[in-house]
Amino acid sequence: MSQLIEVKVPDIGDFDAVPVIELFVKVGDTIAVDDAIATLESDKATMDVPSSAAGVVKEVLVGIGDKVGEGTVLIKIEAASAGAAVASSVGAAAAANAAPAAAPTPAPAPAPSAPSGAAAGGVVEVVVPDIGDFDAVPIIELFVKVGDTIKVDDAIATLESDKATMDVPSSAAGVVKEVLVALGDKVGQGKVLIKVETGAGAAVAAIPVAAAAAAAPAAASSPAPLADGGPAASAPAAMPAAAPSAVTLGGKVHASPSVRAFARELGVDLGQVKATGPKGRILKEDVAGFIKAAMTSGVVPGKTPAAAAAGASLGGGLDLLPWPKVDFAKFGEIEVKPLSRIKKISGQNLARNWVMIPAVTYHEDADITDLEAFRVQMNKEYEKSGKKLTMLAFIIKASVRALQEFPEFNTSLDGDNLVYKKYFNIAFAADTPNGLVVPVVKDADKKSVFDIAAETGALAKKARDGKLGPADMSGACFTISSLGGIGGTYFAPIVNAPEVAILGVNKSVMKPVWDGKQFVPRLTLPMSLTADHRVIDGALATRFNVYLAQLLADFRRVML
Ligand code: CAO
Repeated sequence: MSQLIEVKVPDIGDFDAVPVIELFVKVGDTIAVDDAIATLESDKATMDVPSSAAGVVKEVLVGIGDKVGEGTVLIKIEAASAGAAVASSVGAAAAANAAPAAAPTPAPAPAPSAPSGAAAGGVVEVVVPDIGDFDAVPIIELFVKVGDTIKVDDAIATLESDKATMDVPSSAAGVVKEVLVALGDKVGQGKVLIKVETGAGAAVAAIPVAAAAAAAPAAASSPAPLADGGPAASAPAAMPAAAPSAVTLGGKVHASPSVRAFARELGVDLGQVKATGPKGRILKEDVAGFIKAAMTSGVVPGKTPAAAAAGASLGGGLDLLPWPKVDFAKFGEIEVKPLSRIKKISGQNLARNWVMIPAVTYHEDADITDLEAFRVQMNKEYEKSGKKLTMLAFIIKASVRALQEFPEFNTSLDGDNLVYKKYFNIAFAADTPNGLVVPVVKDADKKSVFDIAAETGALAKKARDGKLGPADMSGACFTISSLGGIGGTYFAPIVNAPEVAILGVNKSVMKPVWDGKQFVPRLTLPMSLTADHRVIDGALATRFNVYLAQLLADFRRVML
């Protein structure tokens, strides 16, 4: 009969709250002894916990971010058969005794040696601390060079075995005088990595590890504390002493603790970073390169470079190529002009809105034959008064009525909330020599069509004169982009976040429309409504469009 075996965190010394940063198994997975179950990470060491049993995973009892310590049950496994390979069913500590090759036993760390007090100054050796059974662990990264000034606890090098990656921090502060190792060198306990010239009175925690361990055997049996702040913290966390063996590391990211910390600080998802280090390892330069590429691509403007680069970690996963760099002069004469300030700002907003809003554009034709006739008639009548009605003003007024009928269009997303606005401020796109600006007609519901026409005219002039202030362009609920004075048929305007919809209109044209008996000429306004699908679905958007078309076809409906 099958039995459930618990795979626990082995003896990892004094640590009792080390976060799980990666989980490699899920319920139903078949795993072998020594397959990696999870990665734990302290500030100084990253350690895989390999399985001590083979079989099918029946339960996963931890999640990413859970803090675990010795004895925490990570998973339960149904052994393939009685007598299946089981290295440990009683916890890693016991397993460490019974099957040291399979269970990772953290190596005794250097004793938190008492600092040798105020050193008189001189050259101090920084050595590899006690890293357990390993004696030939390759150096995969070196962080210091001759002449560098370093502090106690600065990372000197990263060592990596099959199962653990560990930074070796400096036990001394001062100036690096010699670097005695190189990338790829295999090192073990006691190996001198660098020589540091300490100033008189400089903090020195450097006591050869072996000596420290001998002097303090009790302390040497457990890894150094995670907390920073003292010489004790300068001792690296222990490296598991599991014998290296083949481990299935599906989807695992290879990076040293310092690189992981660097990436975390910048909000970069290491899963998105291309590794250039040996054996697919991500180096600090790879993370920096990733950020640089995101910055130069300008893919997600408006975000911080880190957030842009980390689109994936935020769920975006854009993973875009850098912006193409072309030497255009190679192909012919060119002239370079800087973008206007407006273009730069609006470009950033447009790019963000394009990337972040799942927008859909819906088209509808409005029959504005009667409305245009009315507009022309009114303009004749009011000619002497200097008042003028524009189609844009009618569209704004009709849009307000449609927003009242469909309140979802007069909202903004705020996290998980939808903010319904009870006011009706309508923005309109204005084309200016310097670029696009979007002034706002405030409280359009309270204004007559004449007032709105006068205000849009005044705002458009102010825009062209470059005199719009921030107050003229803020507080909008809904935007109208009218290309009617220019032409076009339909287009797909970009939602002006944090609004949830935008209406585009093009030039109205006479079209033959079937009235049931014959084709009749009708002045047809092409409408293009783009809506944020997170708030407005297709049915609602189409209802809004149909309703708006009805209002424009018979403007008396606006009063209802
Ligand atoms: N169909 C047919 N003719 C139209 C029309 C329409 N939908 N809309 C306007 N017109 C006519 C006007 O009646 C006017 O003719 P008259 O001078 O004979 O009355 C002429 O076209 C010019 O109108 P206009 O565009 O100057 O004025 P407007 O009030 O319609 O628009 C404004 C004002 C500021 C919206 C406009 O000048 C503008 O800048 N439009 C561009 C907006 C834009 O760039 N949008 C794209 C944003 S996304 O890239």
